Amino acid sequence: TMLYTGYAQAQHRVNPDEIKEKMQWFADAKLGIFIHYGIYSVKGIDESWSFHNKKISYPDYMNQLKGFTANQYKPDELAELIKESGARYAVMTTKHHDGVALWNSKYGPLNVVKKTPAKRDLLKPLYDALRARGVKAGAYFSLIDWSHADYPGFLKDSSRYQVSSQPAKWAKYLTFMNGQLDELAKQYNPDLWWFDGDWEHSAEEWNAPAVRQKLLSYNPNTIINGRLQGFGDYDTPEQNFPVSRPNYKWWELCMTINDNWGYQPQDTNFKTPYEIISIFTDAVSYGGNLLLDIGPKGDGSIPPQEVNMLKELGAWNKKNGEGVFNTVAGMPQGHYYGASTLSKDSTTVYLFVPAKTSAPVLVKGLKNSIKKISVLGSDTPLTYKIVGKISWSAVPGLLYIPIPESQQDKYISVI
Ligand code: FHN
Repeated sequence: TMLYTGYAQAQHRVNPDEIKEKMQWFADAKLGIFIHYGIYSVKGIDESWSFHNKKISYPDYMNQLKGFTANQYKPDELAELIKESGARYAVMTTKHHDGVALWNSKYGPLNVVKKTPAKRDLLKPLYDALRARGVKAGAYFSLIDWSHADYPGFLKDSSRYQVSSQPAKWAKYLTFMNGQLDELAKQYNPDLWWFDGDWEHSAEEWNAPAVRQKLLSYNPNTIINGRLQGFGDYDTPEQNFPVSRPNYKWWELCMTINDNWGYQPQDTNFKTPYEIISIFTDAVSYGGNLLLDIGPKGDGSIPPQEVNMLKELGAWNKKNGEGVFNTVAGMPQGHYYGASTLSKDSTTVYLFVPAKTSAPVLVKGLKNSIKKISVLGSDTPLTYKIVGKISWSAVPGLLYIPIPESQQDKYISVI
């Protein structure tokens, strides 16, 4: 292939046939919303990385605890916005690499209930609000904890040690980490676990199969992302362009709306709705999901540009969602110059056509005869022309479909 893809694919150690049933809602969901919320949004700096990379001292970073009020954090409104976007699941950072838990963990003192003026569990009300709206609740959890004294690499260069040289210390860390996972499983029963940071240790060091087993023992239907050194259920390419299909059955592209995961006031490089929808439909056309990230401000309010984006996306999905949700990957390339999907029963093909397309859309080599062609959101059937029809068969050969501008979507039409 000539297609550039910078994404290193995970080694999968789970047999896809064994998880097929529980993966169905995920395969149908197509859109999730990622939420990076933590004390880093107080100053609006890099989540965790800012102190790890010594852009700010550790004490100054942790000083943000004092400013973390969450007094504009409104889980019901947030869940409503997520629902409105058309997303069917949301993934909330329960703890980033900085080690600050968003729930009242009894493992260690570092959580927003004990250490910040917010003084409350931020997870429970959000998960309840999501579930009340039929949106699945996912837990992002950083395996890495750069605040824990037993974790190797608390600060970038100091406190690093080889796990093999200090097994007892590492075992203490794993006990702590697993204790937190037990708490999350028992208190919130996540529909999906979104691990991060597995790259710092091997599957053996993380004891990854045991972690997987443990989570499944709490809830056999829970879904685990691939960042557990391969002991997860789906692949997780990140900010990977052009969108390409990983060689694993289930996958999800995670992506920021601007250039950062958490809230950063100077970052105004927001993608446009057209860009987001084109990336979204590309992912879906290759059989994947999009996990689109928002970064609430320190007080918990959502930046207006992100609110707008989710609303635009929601309006588009409302009109065009039939071509996206519950579909399967589209036609192989060569049939059509763009993204496409198929209905599960293969009787309908959905073509995604950018706005203001004036030349007729061309579809090549369909094997089926055509019943009807129309634009989602309009009842008027489109006229079309078949070129090269073979007299003794119903195969259309080349199919040209002019799309009147009056029927076109302002971003991407679905034919
Ligand atoms: O280091 C993190 C980063 O801060 C962010 O949370 C992203 C989201 O996928 N994950 C990590 C890098 O892969």
